[in-house]
Amino acid sequence: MSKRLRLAIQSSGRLSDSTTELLSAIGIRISRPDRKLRMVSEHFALEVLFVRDDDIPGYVADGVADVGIVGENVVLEKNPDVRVLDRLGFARCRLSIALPKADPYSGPKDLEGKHIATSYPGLLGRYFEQQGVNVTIHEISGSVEIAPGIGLADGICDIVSSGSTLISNGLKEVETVLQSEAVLIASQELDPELAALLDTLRFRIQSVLKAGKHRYILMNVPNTAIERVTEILPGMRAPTVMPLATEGWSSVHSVIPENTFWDVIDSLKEAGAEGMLVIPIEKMVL
Ligand code: PRT
Ligand code: ZN
Repeated sequence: MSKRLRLAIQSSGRLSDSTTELLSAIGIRISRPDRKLRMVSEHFALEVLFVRDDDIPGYVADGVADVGIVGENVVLEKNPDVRVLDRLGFARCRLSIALPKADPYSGPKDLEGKHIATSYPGLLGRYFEQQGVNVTIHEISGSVEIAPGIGLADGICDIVSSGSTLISNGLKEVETVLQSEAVLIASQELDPELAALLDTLRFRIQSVLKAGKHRYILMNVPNTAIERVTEILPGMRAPTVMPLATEGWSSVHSVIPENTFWDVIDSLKEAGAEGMLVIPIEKMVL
């Protein structure tokens, strides 16, 4: 019997919706009618394990799972023997140190001798070691942000995304320890059959991620401006140029990265392009 790649994902939480969406975009549909802990994919030789996010790095390190999707913050905190393969672009957040709003702060040295509460003692300990600053770290498992208010610690180190939790607890962010997002991790060693399945999985994931970072653009361009427009377009190859029914005009198609999008659009307009249409791309297979 041919092998299946075992993938561990978060069973429910902040990672689960985006993970399910990503898998669905690569043709792996997840249905858990009775909230089963395991599921076998019909369209890919894959078995999905639904677990708590904290357990994912350990399962992958121990070979209970071959691959996993989990926050990089959790991987680095646990520091397991796994390979971090790809950043997946969702569950973006940062691990930050925060102090009561009114406390003066000019740099990490101001934290010398302070008590900091966190669920990330490993990452925070390494950070202060690098900084050469001595602090006392209190490990607590939840509601870290209330620690200063109840006199448990001078400051905290916790995950921040919008920052509103800190503000509503009278805290200010003073240092970023880590920028994090969901990552694909894998066991150090996989047999050739599983390694080949992992390559296929990664190729499909990359085609979805690349597509999300690009847009397809169509525009009408006077023939006299085609050379200039072509220079502006940072597409994968030369743009597609097709004559329009109106004499002297062409339709130009190209793919542009999302991060340069507005600059490119402005330059194209200046160069004489009209009637621009911008379309999301579902997958990009290069
Ligand atoms: O039950 P299980 O153990 O599986 O899940 P969990 O409760 O431990 O984790 P979960 O689902 O809350 O988060 C999973 C992962 O999502 C984290 O490990 C991060 O990689 C990522 N992530 C992204 C976040 C946030 N954004 C986030 N905002 N994890 C937690 N938060 C919390 C943070 O702890 C704080 O309480 O949200 C609050 C801050 O949010 P803002 O928007 O107010 O700044
Ligand atoms: Zn967790």
